[in-house]
Amino acid sequence: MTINLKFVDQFVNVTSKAAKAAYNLVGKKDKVAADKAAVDSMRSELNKLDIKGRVVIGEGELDEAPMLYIGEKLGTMNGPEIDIAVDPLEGTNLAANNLPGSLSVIAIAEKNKLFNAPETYMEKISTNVKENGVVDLDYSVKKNIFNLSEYLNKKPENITACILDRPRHNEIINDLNDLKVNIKLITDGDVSGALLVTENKYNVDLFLGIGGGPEGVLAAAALDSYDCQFQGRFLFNTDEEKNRANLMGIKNLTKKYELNEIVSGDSIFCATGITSGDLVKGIKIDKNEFISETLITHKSSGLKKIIKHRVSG
Ligand code: VTB
Repeated sequence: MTINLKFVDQFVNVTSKAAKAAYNLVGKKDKVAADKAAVDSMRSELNKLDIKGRVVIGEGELDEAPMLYIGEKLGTMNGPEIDIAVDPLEGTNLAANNLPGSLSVIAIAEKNKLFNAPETYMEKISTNVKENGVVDLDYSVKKNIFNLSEYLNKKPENITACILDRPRHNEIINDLNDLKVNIKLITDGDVSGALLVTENKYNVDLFLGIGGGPEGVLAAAALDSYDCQFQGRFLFNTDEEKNRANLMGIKNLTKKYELNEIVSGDSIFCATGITSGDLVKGIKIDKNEFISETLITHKSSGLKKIIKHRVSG
């Protein structure tokens, strides 16, 4: 089964409207309000679509409603059964502080083809390399950089690696620095970070480090359309996280997941800019209309592009 191309426009509309809703709260220093605006818009727009949708990556669990919670059913229930991953406001700090790179993101896949990921951290790596064994989560930073350097025929000092700016990454950052790699530090928004390897224009060869697990699954959906590599390993630190993982059916808590174990079959990914960033531009106002920019991918049709959309209402 594939997901009909007609749904692409419908999901672009969903993330564009959510981005517009959050945009009204950009720079207002209230990340909860901005997130809620995006969530409410996304829920109401998804419920208008002729789909039998189920949230597999959401913003919490049932008791944390009104967030879009894992297990929530969405759509008119007249249409294909699909799994939905949402991050209505990726980069809440970025939007609240009017900093670059906040996005509204959704990924959908055929039923049971999208990993049901818990809200924990994930160790991640992505590259635009088709072959296995060039970069790997289990390799040292040095081995990954040397392998990539050979594969790309670029000296390490001409390789750029993107990583979240966090104290937990000090060792990785020091290793990259010792190898003279160009480091692109991002303060938030690692869905975008992971996707900067997809095209030469972004000038990023490798994304690595620990970020949110749900963000990892979302990025994997887009990376699948670009035939890029992604590996992720959930990090379960507390007993509560471990129990939740068990309840979600995750048996091996230290497993390294390959991209096709996270997402398989057909998928659609949409990321609309709220504030302008590396991936897409933010919402613009033109003659009382809102113009959004969205990165879309649709695996089965090979569609991968950035489109502009006029958001009404
Ligand atoms: C990342 C990033 C998010 O959380 O996943 C990050 O993509 C990881 O968590 O935008 P910490 O902030 O705790 O390091 C965000 O920054 C916020 O959800």
